[in-house]
Amino acid sequence: MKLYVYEHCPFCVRARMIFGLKNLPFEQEVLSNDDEATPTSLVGKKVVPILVKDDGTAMPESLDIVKYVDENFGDKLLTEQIRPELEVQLKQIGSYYNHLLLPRFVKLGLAEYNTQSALNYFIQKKTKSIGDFAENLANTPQYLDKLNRDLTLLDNLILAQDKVNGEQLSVEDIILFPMLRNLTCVKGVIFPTRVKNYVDCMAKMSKIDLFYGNAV
Ligand SMILES: N[C@@H](CCC(=O)N[C@@H](CS)C(=O)NCC(=O)O)C(=O)O
Repeated sequence: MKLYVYEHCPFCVRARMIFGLKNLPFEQEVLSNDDEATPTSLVGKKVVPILVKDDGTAMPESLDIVKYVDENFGDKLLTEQIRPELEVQLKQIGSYYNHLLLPRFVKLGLAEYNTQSALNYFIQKKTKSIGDFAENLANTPQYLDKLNRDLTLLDNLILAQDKVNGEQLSVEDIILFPMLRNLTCVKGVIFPTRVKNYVDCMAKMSKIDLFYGNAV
């Protein structure tokens, strides 16, 4: 199977996680951010992740990919329940975290920005949604204050470092970990103990790199 991704894409991390957690081999290709032709030819629109199955058919939508891989290869790992209180917390962090993340992604040397044109494509597109990148970077303290407060609330919802609900790996892990993984590129984030242990453990279990070393 082949998975098309961008390295910064949290939805792609969801799909990558299920392969890592189940120890399944897969081929990964990082598309250039301005490559519209490849995804459009596969699924009719410019989007990643895309899974090309062994029968040659292509599937978009991260959670569909996760479900497909989980249900068709080896023992099923994930339960579907998501605690409403976790959902609320993730929605809250998700409402502003792109202001911290997007201007930093372009400073990490990621493969999807391998040409000037790919880099420009991303900056132009995302400036429309969050505003000027430099201004967002300058506003870091304001977002960081909020984030550090919200992470302390999230800490109470992390019940085990190897399965956030404390009972079994679940879709909660598939949604939560990619968000936290991306936040490791932000210098000055204070990860409370349980959050930190969770991120580190889940990164190992799912074989996904963190950004601590390059944090901006
Ligand atoms: N609902 C989709 C969302 C995927 C998505 O939004 N992917 C973004 C990258 S993070 C994308 O491909 N956007 C188009 C673009 O970057 O031009 C999923 O869960 O897979």
